[in-house]
Amino acid sequence: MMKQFSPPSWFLPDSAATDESLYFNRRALLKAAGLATTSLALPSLSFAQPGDPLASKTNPKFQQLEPTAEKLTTSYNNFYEFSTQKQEVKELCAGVTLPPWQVEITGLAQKPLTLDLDQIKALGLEQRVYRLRCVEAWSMIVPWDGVPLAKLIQLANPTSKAKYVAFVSLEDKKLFPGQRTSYYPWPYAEGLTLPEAMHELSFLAFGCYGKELPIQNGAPLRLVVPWKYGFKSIKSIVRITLTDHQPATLWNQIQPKEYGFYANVNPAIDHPRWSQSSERVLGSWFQRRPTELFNGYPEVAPLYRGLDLKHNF
Ligand SMILES: Nc1nc2c(c(=O)[nH]1)N[C@H]1C(S)=C(S)[C@@H](COP(=O)(O)O)O[C@H]1N2
Ligand SMILES: [Mo]
Repeated sequence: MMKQFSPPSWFLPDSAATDESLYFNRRALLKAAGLATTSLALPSLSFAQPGDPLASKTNPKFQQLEPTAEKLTTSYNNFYEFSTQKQEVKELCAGVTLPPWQVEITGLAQKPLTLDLDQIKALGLEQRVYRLRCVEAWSMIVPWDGVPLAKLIQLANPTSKAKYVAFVSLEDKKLFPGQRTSYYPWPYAEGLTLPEAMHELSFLAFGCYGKELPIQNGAPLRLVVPWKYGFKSIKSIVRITLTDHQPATLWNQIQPKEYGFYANVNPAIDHPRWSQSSERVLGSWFQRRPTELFNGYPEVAPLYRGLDLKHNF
């Protein structure tokens, strides 16, 4: 079996300690590292592998849609760290091992935090079926397993100066072939206003279809903002920063006229190079559906009261 998320060679998990020779090696390792030999406690790192079962509670509020076939949503991926070719991303991810992972929540917070994946998961995993609409005018429906983003942000306790939330993906040229080209301003970065981030719909996914995320879908954790174009739903997040100014985002930096900061799905505002009035439904090559304002999530409209959506696209 392919081992992904496998621990670095210096780390011996507890299960290995049943073997006596390993047990002593481990103590020797700890001693060599200058760590207390009386305590065998090691930092808790999550070694869940992509595809491992992920227990989450069905959230009945978000179960109305029929998911797209898993085979499709896990093999047609925009993940420029690997490739700009959607059909080859999965293959490029196949042999990849991600490093041990933590997420830093920093910036304008009373309680900045660095958390292990398990600590975030412990906030309560639920499954929600959401629409995902790419700015390229195709769409799909995915059952995500994760935690509401608001729960994590609340833990950090934003100060009254915090107005925006910035997200950054892992930067690692060894891991991500796409980052060896300097065409894009790596690492991938995205942002939301604080009220958007605190909205009930904003979600941090650790899995999809009841299993740990495949790497191509943004393992080990990614943002899901279903009323915005897919590029806002940043993958493989390592840092979340509370800030007082609108953060720079990757697509907005490259093409500000084509990719706005808000990027709310809107059939009335065309992309400069193509119409956004309808979308291709993934899984049915000929089926198109009319694009819905906010991707069919009208409950977010109050977030934009008094805002000119044409200007703030
Ligand atoms: N780090 C990172 N996140 C990313 C992207 C990317 O290239 N890199 N692509 C975005 C785009 S354009 C889309 S449509 C979605 C696709 O998510 P999916 O592969 O799970 O369908 O991820 C978004 N998140
Ligand atoms: Mo996209």
